[in-house]
Amino acid sequence: MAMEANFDGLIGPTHNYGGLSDGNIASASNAGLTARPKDAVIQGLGKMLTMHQSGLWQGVLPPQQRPFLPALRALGFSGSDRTMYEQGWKQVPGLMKNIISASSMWAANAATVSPSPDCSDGQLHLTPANLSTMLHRSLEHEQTSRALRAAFPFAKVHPALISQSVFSDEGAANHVRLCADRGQQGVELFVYGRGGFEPTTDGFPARQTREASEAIARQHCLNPERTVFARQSRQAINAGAFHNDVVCVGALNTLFYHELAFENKETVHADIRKAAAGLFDPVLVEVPVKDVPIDDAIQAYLFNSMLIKFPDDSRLTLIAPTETRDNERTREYCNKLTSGNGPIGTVQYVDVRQSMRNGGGPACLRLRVTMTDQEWSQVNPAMKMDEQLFSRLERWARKHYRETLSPEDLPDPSLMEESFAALDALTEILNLGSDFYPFQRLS
Ligand code: SUG
Repeated sequence: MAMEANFDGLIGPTHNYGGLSDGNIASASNAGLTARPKDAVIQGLGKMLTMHQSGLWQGVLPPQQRPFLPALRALGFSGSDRTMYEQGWKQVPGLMKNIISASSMWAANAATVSPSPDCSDGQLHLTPANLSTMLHRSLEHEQTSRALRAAFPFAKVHPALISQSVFSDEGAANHVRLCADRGQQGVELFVYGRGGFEPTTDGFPARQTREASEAIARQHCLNPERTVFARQSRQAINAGAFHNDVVCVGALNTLFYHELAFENKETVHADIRKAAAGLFDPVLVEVPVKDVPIDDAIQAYLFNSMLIKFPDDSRLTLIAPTETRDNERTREYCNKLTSGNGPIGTVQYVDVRQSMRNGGGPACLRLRVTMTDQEWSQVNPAMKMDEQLFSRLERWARKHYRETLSPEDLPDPSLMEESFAALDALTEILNLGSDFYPFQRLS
């Protein structure tokens, strides 16, 4: 038996609205708002508990050390943590906003995952994403590797690709696995926004290159005949689809996507059908512009949903953000979708508003890892969500997190100290060892 587990990024104590991501409209338009870190982490935990209680495998990935002081040291700051922090804010406030971001919560960008039935060596492969396009996110991959090794000690966790523009990689947000049955060979679809050697174009940045996707497919030992590379449309990127998962989501044999998601959709259809030949018939559900204009799709995050097969259901459930319900076009489309007899039978709405304001919907917050039950039994048990872990984490968050965090609060060094105290306590709860975070290794 094989199932898809969701590993959600636990939202960190420094969650704030930094306006750091060019091309991510929510991040830009909500810059400077007052964030509510305690609400944010509790919203995320609520989503994890619901998934666990629905009979799915659910795990949790720890937040990263923020502020990320090793970056300050590498850039010439020295002295005590407090001194560095204060000097950093005095001298380079722009840098400080990057090293304090809680962006590792968006676990869909943590890594690209290829389940063992797709890999010729029969192993589960993960490549942490280098996230090299955005400074704040480029600081994540080392600690992400550590977290993935702690969660999946049996898996092949590769180093991130070379951190440079030719190999820009944003992980599972640009990757979809289609299959008939989770335990059997599937088709892996990699979506890229540009060729790494192409001259740069105007407009919002394309964060994934074809060369990065190809390198991952190679090192994951994927069968080239069962692998598809598709180009994201420039129109979608310029409308704010900074990752493919803003305009596309897939599960089992179903791909649900916006009409404008791909540069050449006929080629994408043909390539998917060819790669799936003899395995399954792909079901391609295209949402037309006339029903949902691309701007509505992106504002309401219709596609940044989780497409889930609950154990007792025959059809799929779309777990969408409440913003999809609040937008008339997407709400009407969802009503139409579920009243038909297509593959998606239900839409459920989940409140992850704190994360959404930074462009992170329900799908961004989780990394999907398909495993056999034998592999699941080898996952770090302390990182598996259940009622007990939920209560411990909720208590921990209520104790350590601030109610509110505004841009003026960020330079306060006690925020750093509170954050480190929270993370120190967390390493015990998730059984990560007392040297998991850089600040723990120094002292
Ligand atoms: O990389 N936002 C994230 C959102 C990531 C969403 N993930 C997926 N689509 N899978 C990003 O743009 C904004 C942070 C800020 O502005 O404070 C940010 O990093």
